Amino acid sequence: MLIKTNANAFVHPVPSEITSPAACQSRRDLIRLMATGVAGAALASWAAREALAQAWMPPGQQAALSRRKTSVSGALTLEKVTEYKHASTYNNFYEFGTDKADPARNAHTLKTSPWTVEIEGLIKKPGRYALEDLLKLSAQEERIYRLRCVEGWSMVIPWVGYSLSELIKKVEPLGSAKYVEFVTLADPKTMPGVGSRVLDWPYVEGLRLDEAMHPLTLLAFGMYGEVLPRQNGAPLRLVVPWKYGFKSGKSLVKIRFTDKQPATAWNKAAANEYGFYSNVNPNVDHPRWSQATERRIGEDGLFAKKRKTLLFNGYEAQVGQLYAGMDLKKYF
Ligand SMILES: Nc1nc2c(c(=O)[nH]1)N[C@H]1C(S)=C(S)[C@@H](COP(=O)(O)O)O[C@H]1N2
Ligand SMILES: [Mo]
Repeated sequence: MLIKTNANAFVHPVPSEITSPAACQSRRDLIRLMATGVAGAALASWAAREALAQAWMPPGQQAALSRRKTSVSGALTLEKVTEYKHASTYNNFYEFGTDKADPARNAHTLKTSPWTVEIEGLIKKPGRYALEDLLKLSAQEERIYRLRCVEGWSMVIPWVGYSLSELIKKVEPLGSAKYVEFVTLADPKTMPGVGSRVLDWPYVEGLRLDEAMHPLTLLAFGMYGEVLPRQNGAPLRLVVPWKYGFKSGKSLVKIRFTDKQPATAWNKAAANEYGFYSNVNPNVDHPRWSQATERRIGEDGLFAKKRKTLLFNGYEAQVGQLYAGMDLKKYF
């Protein structure tokens, strides 16, 4: 069944619709175990974990995001989902500090409601859109994507949202629109990092229009069946699974359609290290390190092995065509 999201659901969650992050993982584990025929043995511990998860969920966090399996090819994976506790405590969000633990510590000051997004530039329907209207614009689905950081770590996260293309179609880009610029919040009052000069604020990201229109590019409002935690970019962010994490701008306030390639925050900070395209390319080293392998967050135990990084973060079949004929060493 396809459930349309009701924006009011954020204010009045219906308990029956709530699925805790741990329960999501448990259900997935269970489905996998059933396939291998050992579900009976595992059921007791699964049920216990489910009960624990229910008790653990803080009521304020419980969001009735509608969820269904994705209809987008490439958005499901059998890889083990990263534990919620890692995905929500090991973050890059420089507006709240440069340490991985800083965003979870500091982002509580971010005020996510009311929230509007200015959509402007080379489109027929510019305007200021309320978050509630963006939530309602299309049915949300759960998509499990890898997010890989240029620093060499990756996570597997069940995001909740819809293809950015749904929104783009609604605002009707003009023929002259070639790129999309994404501007994120820069509020010195609530974001301590904005006082530092580590990046040129506001944090800006950019995509070519065809990249932005690709069905894998997600406008995300939630993860693990909940609204996004602040440290993960509440109330809405981008997820571009075949690119490095930094292309996934958090806490978006403006989407601008242009005919020129946008100047992005990381590119401005270090043009030789961070290109506009930022496709995950194991064959092109970062100037300061190899990009051939990655470390999966949550697997840092004694025997954790590094994983080979896949071209386009493993989404080559879906997105390779976007770059046909391009020299990926030059356009990195
Ligand atoms: N506004 C903003 N968005 C941002 C960043 C940032 O510093 N500010 N960091 C980026 C980087 S480098 C990564 S790897 C991802 C991390 O997302 P996660 O913390 O949800 O894993 O967010 C991206 N989006
Ligand atoms: Mo990153």
